[in-house]
Amino acid sequence: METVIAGDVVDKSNAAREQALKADYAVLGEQLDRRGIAIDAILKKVEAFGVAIPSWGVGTGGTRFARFPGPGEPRDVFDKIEDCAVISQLTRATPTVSLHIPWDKADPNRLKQAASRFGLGFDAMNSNTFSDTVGQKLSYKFGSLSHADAGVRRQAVEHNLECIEIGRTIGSKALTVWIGDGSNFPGQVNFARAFERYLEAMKAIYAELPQDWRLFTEHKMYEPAFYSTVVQDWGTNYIIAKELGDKAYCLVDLGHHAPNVNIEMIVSRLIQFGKLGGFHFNDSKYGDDDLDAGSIDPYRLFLVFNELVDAELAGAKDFQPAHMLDQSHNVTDPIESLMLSAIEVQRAYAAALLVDRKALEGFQEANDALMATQALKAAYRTDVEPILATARLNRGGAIDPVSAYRASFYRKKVAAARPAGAAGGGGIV
Ligand SMILES: [Mn+2]
Repeated sequence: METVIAGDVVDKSNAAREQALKADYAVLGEQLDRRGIAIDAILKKVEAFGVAIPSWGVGTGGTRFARFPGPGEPRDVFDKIEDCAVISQLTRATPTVSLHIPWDKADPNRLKQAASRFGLGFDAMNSNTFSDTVGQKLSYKFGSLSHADAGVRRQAVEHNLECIEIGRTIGSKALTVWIGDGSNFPGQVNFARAFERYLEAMKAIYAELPQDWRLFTEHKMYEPAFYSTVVQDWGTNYIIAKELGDKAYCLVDLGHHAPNVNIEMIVSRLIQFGKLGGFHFNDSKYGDDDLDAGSIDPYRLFLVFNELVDAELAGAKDFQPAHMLDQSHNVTDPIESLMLSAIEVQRAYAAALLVDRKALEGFQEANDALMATQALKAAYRTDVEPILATARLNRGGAIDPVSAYRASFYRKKVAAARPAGAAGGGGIV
């Protein structure tokens, strides 16, 4: 298996940190032992945990006002795969890449080859019927799968089928569908008719889904449609998954809800009724900000994982959520942001594993609100960094991925080969 960053750069970075890490791990091990937790068991689970990198995340993002390109941006999907390989090599937490068609369209066999060179696999395929591409016959300006014109709907269905076809060749096992369909003005669209047309189109896609695939639908409250969206919220999403069948699940993008919505409760509901497909992790302050996971509200991320771990330990039915990042990096090096974001997701998982669930249940039964919430806080407050760093080290990664990455001068090197990207308007949603 090839690596992008030279082994000696990682080794040198680790050598300077390994002794301190060993000491920190031992101290944490003692602390956890007093709480009846075996640190090695947590370490094993963390080592097995993975989150997918979105191919579109390694390019610099932007807002609807402007995009400020960074140096050495990927020119094509093969550069993107190489950047993803860096993230995977240093964090050992991101074994897969999630592709976006048509942005990443290329010979599927070449794609497979490029990824397996670095030991990477492919997670869910993402279709795009929220923007028009060069050479496209009909426009998605007024919608796609719910469009009033049957021809546009058919074109959108066919695009999704093409995504499945590419995914089959490269070894993906899921299709994620997010549409921008909706309306900007009251009265512009008949809610029921639009949803009916959407369901009919989705049924045509679902009918062609391979037996061992899953279909994820992603809800979003607003944007680019600002008055209503066809797949607005988790309730609508749940109806879709129920209408389509057993292989259809709901995907929760953390940024796609109204401010203050209790996302962890939505997660619990979807788990309870066997319809949680997976996540697009990111963070937000106001809307779909696509900020780095855990950068604004790490406690919320922990509370989401508290539900996930609860389900994992309870052996919930149909429970195998896909973990994916979905972020836009406007002011940071995307590789650095994605490395730290993957680690933040891993951190929330590790901390959630520390919750004393038996004690928590006791407090819940006794209506002891104060102690119940303290049971969560005790886990959240535990610094699990020694576990995460040891997991990386054991699997050949870097104890401190950002330091190792900076010491490799990867960005400077690729900037010499990759010409500067275009500035201007238009970001990534
Ligand atoms: Mn998303």
